[in-house]
Amino acid sequence: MPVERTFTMLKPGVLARRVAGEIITRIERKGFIIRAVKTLRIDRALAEAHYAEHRGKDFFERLVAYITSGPVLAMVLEGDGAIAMLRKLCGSTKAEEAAPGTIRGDYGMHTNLNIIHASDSPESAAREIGLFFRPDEILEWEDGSHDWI
Ligand code: FUP
Repeated sequence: MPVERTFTMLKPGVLARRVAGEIITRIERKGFIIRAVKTLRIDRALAEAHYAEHRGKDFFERLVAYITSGPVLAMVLEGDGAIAMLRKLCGSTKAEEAAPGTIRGDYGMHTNLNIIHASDSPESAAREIGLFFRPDEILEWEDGSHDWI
């Protein structure tokens, strides 16, 4: 698999519930490299840009209200086939379909309050990374562990 970068965001509630460390541990344990990380409070404009594909849908306003309701933790992750791999780790969008053992399956009961976002394609990953990070915030460093993972 080619080395890819993907964007992920731990949504509001994660920092408040003090489970950010648990989620990041799962991501690191799988083998992803964290290339960039920040906490921020998303404003309405960024929320609308990030979820532009959902504008007009019945859940859109609730989604924007949720995502702007508290701080989030945004990351750029890298790894072999990282985009599909992270989606697998996160589990299904619908709460009732998210399998136990996945992040969504283990940390939430409701679709509209799911705790993690992960890019769904190379195009989305590039767009979302660009929305949240400047190029100089993404660190290049030699990963000596790559061959073990
Ligand atoms: P995902 O890529 O798995 O985050 O799923 P979507 O892009 O389809 O949805 C984005 C967010 O909208 C989800 F995280 C939760 C929310 N959503 C709802 O609240 N109701 C729906 O029917 C679909 C999505």
